[in-house]
Amino acid sequence: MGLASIIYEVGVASKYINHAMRTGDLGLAGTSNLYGEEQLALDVLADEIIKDRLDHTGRVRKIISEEQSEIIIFERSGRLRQYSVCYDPLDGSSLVDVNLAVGTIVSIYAGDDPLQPGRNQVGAMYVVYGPRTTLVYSVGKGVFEFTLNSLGEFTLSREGIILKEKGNLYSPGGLRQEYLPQHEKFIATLEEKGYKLRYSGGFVPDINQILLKGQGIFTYPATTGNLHGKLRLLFELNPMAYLIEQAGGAASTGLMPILDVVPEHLDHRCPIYIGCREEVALAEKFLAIPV
Ligand code: P6P
Repeated sequence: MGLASIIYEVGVASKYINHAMRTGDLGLAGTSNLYGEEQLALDVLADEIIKDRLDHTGRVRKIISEEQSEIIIFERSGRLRQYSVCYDPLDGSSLVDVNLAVGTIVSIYAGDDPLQPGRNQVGAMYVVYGPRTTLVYSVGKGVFEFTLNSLGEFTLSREGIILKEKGNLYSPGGLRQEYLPQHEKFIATLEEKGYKLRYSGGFVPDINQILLKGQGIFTYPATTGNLHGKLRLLFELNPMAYLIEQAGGAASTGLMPILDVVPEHLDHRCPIYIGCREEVALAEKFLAIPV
């Protein structure tokens, strides 16, 4: 019941965020997040809405938000507060003012330690704010999509979502001139095979495309500019890796499964190769080649 109430309340939060995005202030909030990135008013608002709804469940003890600089413990105690949640309230928010899709990403753990390997998640979900507002979740029994209807209800639109063994789409994040040699060879191989490039700059819609089309690979690699990659383990990589593995795909740092990485701090970042098993395995083969 606890997991259901968390997923339900994130769905409620997403309706407020969806409305604010389409009608509200797209300007700067005048504050910065943990990483020194300027926060949009929408970032701060989305974070507040989700925090309040998670507290309202009465089932969450601790939260870590990408927009907060430390772990938040809900003071109102209670033996039912048996979950910890890591979330990115509005990933890709800078895309809103050019009217591109963005998303909310949520990772759920049992107990009061949110700094666990992703393999320990008991659930994960995301919401895509695009032409339609859709909610995708798994609690370990397959992947389901719900779509927000005109009455403000989320109705089941897909169930048992499964990825093919291989596909023909690739989402190549990072700057090409900063690619390391092994990654460059991997990307060149996909292009020689005729893979089609699909990249919006929004992690959530880019992953959602691969999941719902059932094929392809998203990568944001280690680069000469950042050997750890750009995307964050707690808020972005672990929940998406959980969902993609639940759909029969794979998610790797290029050297090991994302879900087996032990988080070292809130800002832990990793390179990522996520999508169909065959492409992820191919990437790992290239990354294993000594430079
Ligand atoms: P780049 C958005 O800022 C984000 O965190 C992810 O949503 C997205 O996948 C990535 O960064 C895009 O990064 O370097 O291509 O702009």
